[in-house]
Amino acid sequence: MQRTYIKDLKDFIGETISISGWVDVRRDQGKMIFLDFRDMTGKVQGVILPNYTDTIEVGKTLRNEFAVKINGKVNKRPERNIKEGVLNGDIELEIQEIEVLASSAPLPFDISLSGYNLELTTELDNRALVLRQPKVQAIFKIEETVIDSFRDFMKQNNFFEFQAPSMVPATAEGGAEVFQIDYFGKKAYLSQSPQLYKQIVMSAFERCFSVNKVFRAEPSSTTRHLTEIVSLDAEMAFIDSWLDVRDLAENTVKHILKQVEVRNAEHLKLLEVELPVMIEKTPTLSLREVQQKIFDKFDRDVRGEKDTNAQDEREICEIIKEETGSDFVFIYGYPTRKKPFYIYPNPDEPEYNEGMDLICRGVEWLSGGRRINNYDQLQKHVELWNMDPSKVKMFLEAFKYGVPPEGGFAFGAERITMQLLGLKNIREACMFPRDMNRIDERLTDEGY
Ligand code: AMO
Repeated sequence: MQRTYIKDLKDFIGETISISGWVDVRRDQGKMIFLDFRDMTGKVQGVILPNYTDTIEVGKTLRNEFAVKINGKVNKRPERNIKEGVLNGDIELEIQEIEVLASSAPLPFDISLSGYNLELTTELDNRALVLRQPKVQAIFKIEETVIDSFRDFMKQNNFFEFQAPSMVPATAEGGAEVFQIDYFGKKAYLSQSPQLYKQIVMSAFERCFSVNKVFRAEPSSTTRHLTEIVSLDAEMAFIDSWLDVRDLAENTVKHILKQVEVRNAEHLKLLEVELPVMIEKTPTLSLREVQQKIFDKFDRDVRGEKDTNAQDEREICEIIKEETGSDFVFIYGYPTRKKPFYIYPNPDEPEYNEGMDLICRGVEWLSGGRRINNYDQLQKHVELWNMDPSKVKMFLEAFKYGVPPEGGFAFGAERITMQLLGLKNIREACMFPRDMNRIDERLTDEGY
């Protein structure tokens, strides 16, 4: 008999069908056995009635996570047993035959607690098993929408998708957070960002984007940093100012929020999540304005600091939420020398740049801004930032030949998913998180 997916069973009331899936729960009740089954489309309850004597014997051998094929009749449930608002809450499968496709070892713990109620270390130590849980799957289905909708939006706006290299001769973002590799006896690195490549591709294709793995040798264990992330990058030429980049970032995030709301309504309900609010025009403040606001509201003086820290980000979000209702705020105008070499210094005030970050609910979501597009200025920055020009020759070369004003941005899929869902730890938004304490197996005894 052809397989029917569990979500479609309601269309087969009174008919005999076949489903394939896993035993989610078994409950013995007198002479009957109740079994919940799960496939990739949902769950359904089945019952083996005492007159199916052979089937009852098979039923007695079943445990959670046995993979089975079931033949049975779809019945309407008696009125008093209907579960409103639940998929298949009004039907029940009268089980006739059970074929065991694969048995399961006894489970090490109750996996139905996964997705919030287990220690994160337990979840990650048992990833393969925990991934079977609908709540955990809901997180990754939402992340899939984040990535898909980023891609859709870029394509709708004529951005060209390219694949950036993962092994690179020079570090784009500077700093010590880079994995060095032995490349046939020469030094190379795992890419921290497709930054230099997206700018090269932009110089030829005008608008480009990439969905790439990038690597950050983060030497500390925080709740919002991983060492391997999915970076969603965009870059575009012929901008009038950095505000065009801000608007593109804002519209991209709006599109993602809308798509998650529409495509993942069921998952959001399961996870009991309310999406952050993005108002018509996201408030946009310079770093100095942010610091002044924090001083005025909390009497905490961070004026003159070169960047925001976690507390500043929490506090400015609180202020902006109160003032405007927005969960998002753009911050721009960082000290030029504190940021990567490629960011465009404000011509009226060159010690501050036209780089920006988007902060939401106290955490950075995205970075970007206008870039230096003048060859001589770029070369000067490469020197000032103590970089080896021979290692970025291909990048510099692109700017010799007429590159218009341009800019772009990037964000991490895991960071966005974590923030969209209000997860406490970014590791919950990454199927196989890598950090200094774990690469599938634990490297240290530290928890999270
Ligand atoms: P930046 O280094 O700020 O900018 O990174 C961009 C975005 O990537 C995410 N992110 C991370 N997520 C999890 N763990 C990490 N260790 C981590 N590091 C970064 C965040 C962050 O906002 N080339 C520039 C972007 C640009 O200017 O276009 C860059 O990489 O969401």
